[in-house]
Amino acid sequence: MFNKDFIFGCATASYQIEGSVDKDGKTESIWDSFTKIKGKILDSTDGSIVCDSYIKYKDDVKLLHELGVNAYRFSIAWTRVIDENNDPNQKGLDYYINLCRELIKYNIKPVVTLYHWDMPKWLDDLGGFLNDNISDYFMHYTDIVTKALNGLVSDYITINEPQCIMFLGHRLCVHAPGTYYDDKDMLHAIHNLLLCHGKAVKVIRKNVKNSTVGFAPCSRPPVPSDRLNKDLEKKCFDKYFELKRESEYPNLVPIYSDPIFLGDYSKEYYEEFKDILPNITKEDLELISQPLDYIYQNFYTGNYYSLDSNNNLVKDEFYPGYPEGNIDWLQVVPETLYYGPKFLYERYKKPIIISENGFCNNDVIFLDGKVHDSERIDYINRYLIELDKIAKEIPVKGYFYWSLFDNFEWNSGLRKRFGLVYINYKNNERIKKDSYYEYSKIIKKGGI
Ligand code: GBH
Repeated sequence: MFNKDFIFGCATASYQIEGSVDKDGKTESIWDSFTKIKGKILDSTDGSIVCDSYIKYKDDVKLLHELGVNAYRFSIAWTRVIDENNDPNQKGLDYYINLCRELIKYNIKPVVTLYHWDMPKWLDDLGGFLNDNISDYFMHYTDIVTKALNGLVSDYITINEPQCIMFLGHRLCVHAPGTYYDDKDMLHAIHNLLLCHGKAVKVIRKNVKNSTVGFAPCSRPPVPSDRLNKDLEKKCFDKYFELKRESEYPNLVPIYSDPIFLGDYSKEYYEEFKDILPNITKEDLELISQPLDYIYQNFYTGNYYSLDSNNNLVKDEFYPGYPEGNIDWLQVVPETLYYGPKFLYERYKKPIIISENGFCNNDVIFLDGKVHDSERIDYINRYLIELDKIAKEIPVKGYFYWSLFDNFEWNSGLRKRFGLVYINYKNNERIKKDSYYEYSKIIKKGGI
């Protein structure tokens, strides 16, 4: 059982659920244009309709209310609230104001993500994260949003999954905008992204009374295959925070979280990248490392590790047929929600909130008209059991299930379903899955 004030929520993101991509003065985002390029999206779908949340937000809130969550994490589309002259668009702001009012009516706390990947196209055309003014644009956007939502929202997350922005968007180029960054540009862009975060935190603290602020990276922690072996656990911890140039470093934890929580990049960072360091000033680091309230983190899966006969850490391969979701990267590793929070807390010493955790299932509507997603139910239970264990050792403040409903799963399109609510894309019908009722029961009980 979790504490009485534990946050049980659900998460979504603007481009993945809203639809109405050119209504009320919304400008084009990098995802609007990326999805138009042939071959980029697995099933050639896009976010132009999806859950129709721009229109049906009151129905969304009803679903949340019946589910019983006390918080809802959603993101704001920069393109709705700022126009191409960098001026505010009141109609776009009104949508989020109305959504927040509706949530508050039902006692659901709005938790706002400022950037969940849908950058205005015109800003990307100006260089995106490589533009040294990007953090001033982001600061301006944050100023407009926090003023418009003043009195309605006090909880903000600046940026969702910087790793995906950089690695998927600018290295593998399978996400928007899909422009390749070499190592030098990559570090420069990461530094600018951290400055976006830092300047936004400053604005939020200035504009919002009693604000809570965080940053929401994702990670795939190394998980000891033997829970009793402390040496193995220590080596998994070290592995989690290792920073090597030859690894998929834009995906790693310390390159973002060290400057934010520890005030500087690590020693390894300066050594590994000494020939291509961006310009890092003392003022930058001060901006980036302003105190935050929580460590938010998106956790879906992890990797098991063992020790070989020489006591060296080795990764266990997942055997063929290992339990996994209906998407290639999502193996069922429940201990992720034990060791992930534990390791983060040990290094960064702040209360933890799981900003996303969820399961992709090959959901179908059964003959009885219902969606029986027992695998998702099993996943949620297994993961929450682990979270409950670690919550007895360190401060864990909340959990957001990804996602309220099936939605646009980026380059995987509409075929990959993570929702507690099924969306029938033929007629936009919403069907509560079995897992919706299960999560609701868990919330009512206050745990597993
Ligand atoms: C999150 O990203 C997003 O925030 C959300 O928008 C999305 O819909 C949701 O999760 C479900 O995908 O190194 O093997 O893990 C997904 C997390 C992390 C998944 C990076 C793919 C790369 C492969 N992603 N991961 S792996």
